[in-house]
Amino acid sequence: MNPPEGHLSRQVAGAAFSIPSSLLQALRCARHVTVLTGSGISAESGVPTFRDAQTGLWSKFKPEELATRGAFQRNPKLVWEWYAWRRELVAQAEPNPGHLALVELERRVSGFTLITQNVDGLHQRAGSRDVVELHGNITRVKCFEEDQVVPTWQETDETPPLCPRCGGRLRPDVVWFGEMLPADAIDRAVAASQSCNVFLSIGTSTLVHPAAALPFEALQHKAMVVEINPCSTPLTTRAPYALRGAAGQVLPRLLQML
Ligand code: BV8
Repeated sequence: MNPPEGHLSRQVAGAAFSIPSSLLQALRCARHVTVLTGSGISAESGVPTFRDAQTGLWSKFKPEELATRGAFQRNPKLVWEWYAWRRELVAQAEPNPGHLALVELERRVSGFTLITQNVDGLHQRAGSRDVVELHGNITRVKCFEEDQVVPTWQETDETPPLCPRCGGRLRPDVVWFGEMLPADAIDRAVAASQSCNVFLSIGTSTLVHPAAALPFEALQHKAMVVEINPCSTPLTTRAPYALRGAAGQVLPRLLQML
């Protein structure tokens, strides 16, 4: 069976984009569209992707090594400061045309679920309303001992700051490697992957589980799966459409043609 038009991935270096008409038709008729985003959609907002070489002070650390309970227990000050640096980066970032296009897509389709692996909160700042955050949110903080969110905290010379309730150390409210994802978030994500007509996988290397399994779940449930990424990933050869481009270019074009 010839792959549907659009399967041939397009190496796009800023070239004009042709979006397959069959994909546009599927989106127009879709009862439910599910979107999974990864850090690639925030790249054009100036937020380094999760696996981009760490810069400056953090260049000698791999994110997977810092984003763990063990790293925090061994060196809470280092891990807290890494997240404080990322919080600052995110605070200075603005949603980009890719985030904004997804807000518009949500308005245009009858059923829509936005699932993100990102912890930067840029989808919400762009105007997306009901975001399923699989990996938490870097702007929230919780008590390491109680595992309960602390709404506000005082930056003192004690790093990390201490829980106002129990005096335990505070940590970012994100899911570290080796930690379970929030049950409600992953349950919603799996259900939305199984029940959608079109699944867009945007800006993710499709390496981190269980999020990486979601597009394959959609494939198994006969959804039309579309990858939007300048590079190939383990999903590329399985997805009927692999649109080779930056999310901030492809998504606005998609909406323009929809
Ligand atoms: C768990 C929060 C139970 C912290 C993050 C099954 C198989 C193998 C391994 C496992 C498995 N099940 C569990 C594991 C272990 C582990 C895992 O997946 N390891 C991998 C790395 C091998 N998973 C876990 O531990 C999860 N917990 O399952 O608990 C358990 C535990 C242990 C063992 C079994 C079961 C918890 C995972 C969550 C980790 N926390 N973030 C923080 O941010 O500090 S994950 C982190 O990675 C970010 O959230 C990030 O979003 C996410 C995924 O990365 P990507 O978003 O894909 O980013 P990346 O840089 O990789 O890629 C960017 C992509 O964008 C690239 O493809 C690039 O080409 C593209 N791009 C660039 N620019 C653009 C673009 N695309 C579009 N437009 C552009 N402009």
